[in-house]
Amino acid sequence: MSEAAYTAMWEKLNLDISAHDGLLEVLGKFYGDIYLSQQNRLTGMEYLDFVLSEVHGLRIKELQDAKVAGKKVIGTFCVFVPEELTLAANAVHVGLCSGADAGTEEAEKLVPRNTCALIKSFIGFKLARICPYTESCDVVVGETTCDGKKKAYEAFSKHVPMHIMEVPQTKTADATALFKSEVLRYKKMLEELTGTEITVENLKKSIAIVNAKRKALQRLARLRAADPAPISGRDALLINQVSFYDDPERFTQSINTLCDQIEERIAKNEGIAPAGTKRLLVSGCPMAVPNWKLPYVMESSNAVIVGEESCIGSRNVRDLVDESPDTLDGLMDAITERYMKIDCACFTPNNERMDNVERMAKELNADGVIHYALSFCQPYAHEAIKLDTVLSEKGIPMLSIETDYSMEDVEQLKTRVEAFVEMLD
Ligand code: BJ8
Repeated sequence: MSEAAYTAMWEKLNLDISAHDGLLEVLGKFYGDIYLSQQNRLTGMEYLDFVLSEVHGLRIKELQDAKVAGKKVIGTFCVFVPEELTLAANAVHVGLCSGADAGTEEAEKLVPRNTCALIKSFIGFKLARICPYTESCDVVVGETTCDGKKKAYEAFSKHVPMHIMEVPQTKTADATALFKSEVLRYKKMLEELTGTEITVENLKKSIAIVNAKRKALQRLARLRAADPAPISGRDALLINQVSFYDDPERFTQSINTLCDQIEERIAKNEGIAPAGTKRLLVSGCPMAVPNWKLPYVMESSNAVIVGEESCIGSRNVRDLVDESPDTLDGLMDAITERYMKIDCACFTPNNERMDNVERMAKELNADGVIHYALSFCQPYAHEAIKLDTVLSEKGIPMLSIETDYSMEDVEQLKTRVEAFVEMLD
């Protein structure tokens, strides 16, 4: 499509064109500096470069075409919203990014200043009218996870049509029953919105599609145990980020092709960094597009990232939905069971997350863990303290970092990360 046609599409979506142009310019420069400057990248990453270069172009055009064909677009901010149900209702499921400072001043009129950058970002993107994904959504699904999000949705729902799912805070049998009732309520909302009944047949098909996507991402995650590391952490993060808004079947195919290339690279003992480069696991809050600051700092500090224990990473792909039930109720139980395994810090207690971090560090041969919490994020800040204790008992070094989306602390972060990597020697 021509530049003029894209501009017309964005105008139709009521974007603020000059603010949006400014965003795309910054994003393009940031991507060039952080991604395109890397040496020894896999050729399969060209697909991701293309997807990102067209993030507000072709993919948005696809969403508009889908809407013209009668499909609905559902936006989400959390991995608790079952994509399987969205797809079964013949709707499009997109994760809304919230990874950059935008419209902060406006956002701070709706939520307190001491709110995490992720929340301010999704509100700011909406108020500044610069996100074509938010503007394409028929419904945005929120969830009662952290206090910051659930209160922010009260204000946000005045600006976008929302459906809020209640996510319990514990994992008791009663909590699981509550979540199942919320999964059923989400199904009902989708059926009413789309006019499509969710059946055993279409649900089984969509479960298989989402499982295949997660299996491709699991395959990628496993391959990163190799030394030399075959792919940079930045590229692996980008793949996980793109998994939230690309067409799921096209995405799965591209990632499996990329994994074939990675296997060839491993067989030749080649990598993105020399063998023996210090290997880091990053763990904590999700890093939404274009939040690449910390990964960039880490990989410019003589280290390579080998895994992301995060919702834009292992927490979203670790578990699959059981495909075997043949009744709708059985499938709804399977979905409930799978989503209740998510080890988000909003749960109490949440000891399984500690075990998962330790297991990942071992399986991926990580030399150390960097815990990442967004400033003002209470759940992950608390768990950073707990994780530090658990990992130090196991002899796994950990560095705890709290930051936001501004670039002001890059040098300071670099000094801390470099000192941590040196200490690993
Ligand atoms: S399942 S991690 S995506 S809630 S950083 S907004 S927790 S104050 S994002 Fe999350 Fe779902 Fe959990 Fe995952 Fe609140 Fe913390 Fe901000 Fe956060």
